[in-house]
Amino acid sequence: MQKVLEDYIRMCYDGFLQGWHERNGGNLTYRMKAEEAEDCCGLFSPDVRHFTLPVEVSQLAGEYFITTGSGRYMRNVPLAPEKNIGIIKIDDDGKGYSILWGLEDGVKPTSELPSHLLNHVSRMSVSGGRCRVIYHAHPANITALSYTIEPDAKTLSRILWQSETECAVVFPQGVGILDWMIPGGTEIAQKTSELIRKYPAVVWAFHGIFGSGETFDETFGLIHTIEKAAEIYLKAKGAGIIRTISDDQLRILADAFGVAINEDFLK
Ligand code: 2HA
Ligand code: ZN
Repeated sequence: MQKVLEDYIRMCYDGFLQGWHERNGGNLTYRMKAEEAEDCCGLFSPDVRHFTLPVEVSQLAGEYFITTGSGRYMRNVPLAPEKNIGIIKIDDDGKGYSILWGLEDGVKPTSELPSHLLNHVSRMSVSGGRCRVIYHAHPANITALSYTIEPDAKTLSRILWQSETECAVVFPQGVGILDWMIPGGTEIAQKTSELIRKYPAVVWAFHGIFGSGETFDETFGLIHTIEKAAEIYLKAKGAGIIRTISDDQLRILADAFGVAINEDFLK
């Protein structure tokens, strides 16, 4: 199998093993490099299925994506990739897409495709085209944490930075948070894509998280770090927090690791 598909499948199953993908929860899209799409073209079907998009993504015209299937389970991806994931190509006018491989038995791409595509547009733009991965998962601790705070990025980011020393180095910009909205639509897609311009990850209150990155490792690692910090915070809060990492220590950390911590979130 093509390496890019192997790596994609591994990430799907790793997320399942973490407990982040109950039932059909969560979804993953990857914007393929030209040589990766080329490598997969032997798989492409001559009779493609074509669909119109509810959002226009002219910035992604002609791009190839690997996507999970709507209603499909991350747990089953390694068993039958062709039924649970697929490769799509965005039309030249950015208004629709064709399914070139996979998503067999009439399956469509993830219900969160509008959020994924608009997030790709945002992150592509702020990363100079380097961001390729958008990942949505339902980790229990970060979701639980969203019940304990107002939906405010400063509050959330400070809690996470204070809950594990690595956090300020891994996501110095902080993590965004969107208050509860109906998932699967264009409105949540629009709002998330605005926030993800500023932050590499955005929590969906009472639902889960969206993360982005240049590689599968970077994106999985980002969500893993955020979720671990949320777990530590909830454990510490349950036991009773008597002290934490100070703002001066966060600044020293950022200096030592050469990252620009978001000063707006420090006191
Ligand atoms: O794929 O996670 O947000 C199911 C979901 C919707
Ligand atoms: Zn979800």
